[in-house]
Amino acid sequence: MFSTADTIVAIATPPGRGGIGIVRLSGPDAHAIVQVLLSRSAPLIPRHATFGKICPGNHVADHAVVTLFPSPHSYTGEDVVEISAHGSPVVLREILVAAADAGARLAEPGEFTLRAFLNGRLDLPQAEAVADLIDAVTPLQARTAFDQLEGTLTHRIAEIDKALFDLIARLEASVDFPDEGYHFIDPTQLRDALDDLLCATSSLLVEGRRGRLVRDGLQVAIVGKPNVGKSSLFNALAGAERAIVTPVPGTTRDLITETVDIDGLRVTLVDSAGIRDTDDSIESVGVGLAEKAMHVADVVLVVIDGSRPLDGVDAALLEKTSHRKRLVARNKSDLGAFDTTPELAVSAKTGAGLDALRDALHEMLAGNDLVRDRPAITNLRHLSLVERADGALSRARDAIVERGKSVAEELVLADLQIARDALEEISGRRTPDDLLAHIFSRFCIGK
Ligand SMILES: Nc1nc2c(ncn2[C@@H]2O[C@H](COP(=O)(O)OP(=O)(O)OP(=O)(O)O)[C@@H](O)[C@H]2O)c(=O)[nH]1
Ligand SMILES: [Mg+2]
Repeated sequence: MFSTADTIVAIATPPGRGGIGIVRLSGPDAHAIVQVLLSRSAPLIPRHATFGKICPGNHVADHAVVTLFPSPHSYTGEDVVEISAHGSPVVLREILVAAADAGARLAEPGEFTLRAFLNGRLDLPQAEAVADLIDAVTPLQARTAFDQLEGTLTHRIAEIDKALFDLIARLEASVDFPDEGYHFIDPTQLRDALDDLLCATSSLLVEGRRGRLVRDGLQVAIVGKPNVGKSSLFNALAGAERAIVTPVPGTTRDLITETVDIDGLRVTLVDSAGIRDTDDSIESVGVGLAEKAMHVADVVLVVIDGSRPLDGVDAALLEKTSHRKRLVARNKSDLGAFDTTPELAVSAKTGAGLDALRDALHEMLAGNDLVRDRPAITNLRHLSLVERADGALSRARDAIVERGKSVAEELVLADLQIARDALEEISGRRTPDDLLAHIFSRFCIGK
């Protein structure tokens, strides 16, 4: 499914203009192809920055600094050459085409990292961490992804796998000497060993729930009557003038989203149309969208105009959201409070109360789980496989507790093997090709 025999090329820097742009090649012909581009016969010195002129055809396209990382000490484990040119999309494209003309194939998304994985430079969680690191929105997400890249999860899984391997070996030996029955490990030892393993898997599961929060973040829908200041509050929390604000009720019609960092948590804020009965057909579509956004959000932030008395529309909205995870912000506190309830009095205009609102959001999203300790596991794929392993280990343990020596070793072995397969699917030692294709397709091209 994945050819690794050829040489791939891609622009590794993001699309657009910049000071520097990098074209990267990997594969057996990378070195030779770059020599053609440079019209150079002398070999490049490994890991030395070499200045040269890129000459596709018979003209000079750009000056560039070229670095060769010979196999196996490179990102992919193959010969890699990085060409740093000026960050012009036109020049970079020209270099890309010239490399393709000289024999390279345009890389698929994630193909460099895929090769790093296939060549054993990274295991699967580490490769997935590369994508998470690139996608990180908050510093906490970035640090958590970096830990995974450094091998924190790899290490924890390997420890469980090693203990499991040892148990399986002893049980298999017992099966080979059937007269003895549990000859190489007695049921009490086996139960203790399973308890230790379950302790390790369940602590991963607990961390995983927090990890999901760190990695994927949560949605907060900002809802309320027209003109209470939802868009103003959205802009204030986003730190940017994203949504249009006017004194005219019914300004916002669409859903507007922005991802923000709330004390380390990745939060997607959704601004929406003011909720009211309206004859305006566009606005009523907006109101429908607002109600949908409210439905799917993890937390609903109901905004009311704290400088005026509550009316029926406010009351209906408060009633409707009362069973949800919800915060009520009393906006326009700078105008003087009509309602004297002090909680979450805010002013989108002056910024008063916004820190308290952020704290309240964080508390409501993360609960008492402090997100300060970085969780080792964040990815749903890993989490569901640990769940599978944990389930199989519990089954084996329960059978032994209930029936002691009368449980056939084969039965216990089957569950231990299920647990082990799940762990190997995390590390990538036993991962089907279509799943690999899926995992790597979420990478950007050039990574
Ligand atoms: N004094 C004061 N005015 C505010 C505050 N927040 C918003 N406003 C004003 O209230 C008006 C409505 O603000 P928006 O943010 O557009 O309100 P909205 O809830 O998004 O309104 P719709 O999109 O129409 O539903 C604008 O004139 C804002 O300048 C505040 O904290 N204090
Ligand atoms: Mg608005």
